[in-house]
Amino acid sequence: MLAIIEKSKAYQHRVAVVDATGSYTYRQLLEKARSVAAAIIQHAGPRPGPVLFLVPSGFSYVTVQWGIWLAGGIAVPVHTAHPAEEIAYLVQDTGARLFLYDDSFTGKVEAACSDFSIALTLQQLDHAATVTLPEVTEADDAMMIYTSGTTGKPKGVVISHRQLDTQLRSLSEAWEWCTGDRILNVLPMHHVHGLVNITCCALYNGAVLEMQPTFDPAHVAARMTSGELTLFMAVPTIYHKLIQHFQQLAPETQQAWQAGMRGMRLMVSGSAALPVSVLEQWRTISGHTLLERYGMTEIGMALSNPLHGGRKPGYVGVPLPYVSVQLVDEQQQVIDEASVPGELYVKGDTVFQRYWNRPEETARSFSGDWFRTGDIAERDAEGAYRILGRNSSDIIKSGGYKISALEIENVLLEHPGIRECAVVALPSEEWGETIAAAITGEANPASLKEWLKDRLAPYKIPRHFLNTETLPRNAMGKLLKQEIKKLFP
Ligand code: MCA
Ligand code: AMP
Repeated sequence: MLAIIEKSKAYQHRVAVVDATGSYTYRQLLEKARSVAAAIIQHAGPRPGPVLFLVPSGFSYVTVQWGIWLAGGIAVPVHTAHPAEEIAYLVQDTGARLFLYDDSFTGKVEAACSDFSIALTLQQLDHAATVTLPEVTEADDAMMIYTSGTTGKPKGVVISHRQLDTQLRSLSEAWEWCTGDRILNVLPMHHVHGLVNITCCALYNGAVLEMQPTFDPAHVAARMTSGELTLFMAVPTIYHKLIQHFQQLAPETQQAWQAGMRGMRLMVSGSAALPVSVLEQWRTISGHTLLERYGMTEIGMALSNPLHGGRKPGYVGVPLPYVSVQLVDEQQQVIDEASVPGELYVKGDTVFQRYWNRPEETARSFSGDWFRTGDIAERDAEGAYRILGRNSSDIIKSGGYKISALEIENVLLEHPGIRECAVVALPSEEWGETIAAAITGEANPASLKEWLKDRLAPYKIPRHFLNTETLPRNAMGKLLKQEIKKLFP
């Protein structure tokens, strides 16, 4: 029983998706998804396990995702900007027997798949005969999202249909999603924010989902000015960029945008800390106090400021429905007092199942049935949480993307002109953090950036490089990352 697909039957004639190719009803979505499912089953049989899909944000993306679910498979979205090398890693790590892709990505997919028999373009999926669909239960795996961790290569976070459904119910109740809603998605479709909070929530509730493959401030401004949107959700960097865009518009254009925003009912920020200055500037411009919430790929959303009532700048709010949280000190003791920092633990039916093929890492990331987020937080006397940082400096958040310093270091060390390297995060008003790499060796930064383009997604490529004689290390030989940060001007 796939709740999101079952529910859509009640909205058959309503518009589900609007993209650059047109506008599609829930009925069209369901019919197309069934035909994708039939094609998947013809090629790979029912319950094909992980199915990679590389499709730009739009109607086709959703039909493929739902088609994989109806065929009993695990949907694994691949980012459109990933170079072939990162895609090859996903092919190998998932062990997928099927890779569905839009034919605009043929070159990349051919370079990534040694066994090309598993790869099919969307056009090759057309005209499948009718087949019997398998019985999919809520205990079945629904999707796998790759996320960076402290151990180098990204790992697949497996979420069951029950967990996805609970995440959707939680957000639907908290933010009162309804059929009258209309949202614009400009976020990438291989992460929870764009995929679950926006896309799945909209379709779970019979709302209209506008899908835009990339973020363009002028497009967002135009859609908000239209007065048709009721909701918008984005990372802090996007609000920062929208503020910059607003400031360079003519007064009458600004006023029209502001008038359009007045009719919207909610604007949400998340995926990284929202600077209070951005919240305040956006409030002056839009009249909306951004609702900041906190989440993670492994747990979906956990904490949220209230839909109704006061939103505290700098705070991420209180536990969402179906979610329990606690703070734990270094001795693993639960912290009951207010204003005492500790690691945030989360449990509930929203929390992921396991890391794909990584039982030890899965076991290490839990304490009993509590997931250890690695985020340090404190709670105020009224029960609202504030995120203070992370317990590892090897995780970087840039533009809302979570990036592993170790993953970048491992790639850099493959370069013949690099002897040693250290990747660190530098604070940035616009990006939250930007990635910086200190290297020893002869490699030159300009050519390094080019060299990295074939190996890492664009958002993982360091923005700052520094050639140095030696890297500071402690007596054990461990890199002193706080010292290394200071080397950058
Ligand atoms: C791009 N540029 C950067 C960065 N990214 N510079 C510094 N740091 C960066 N991180 C530069 C490019 O090199 C380029 O420079 C210029 O900015 C424009 O690049 P482009 O890729 O076009 O940027 P953009 O389209 O404006 O992208 C900004 C963005 C994007 C839209 C904010 O980063 C984005 O989509 N972020 C969202 C990620 C997300 O969805 N995270 C959710 C994870 P030049 O012009 O010089 O070439 S899920 C999650 O975290 C949990 C579950 C949660 O709580 O939500
Ligand atoms: P990801 O693994 O990409 O899902 O990123 C999850 C991480 O993003 C969390 O562990 C936090 O470190 C960070 N994060 C998400 N939302 C917020 C927020 N509102 N404030 C601060 N950090 C956040």
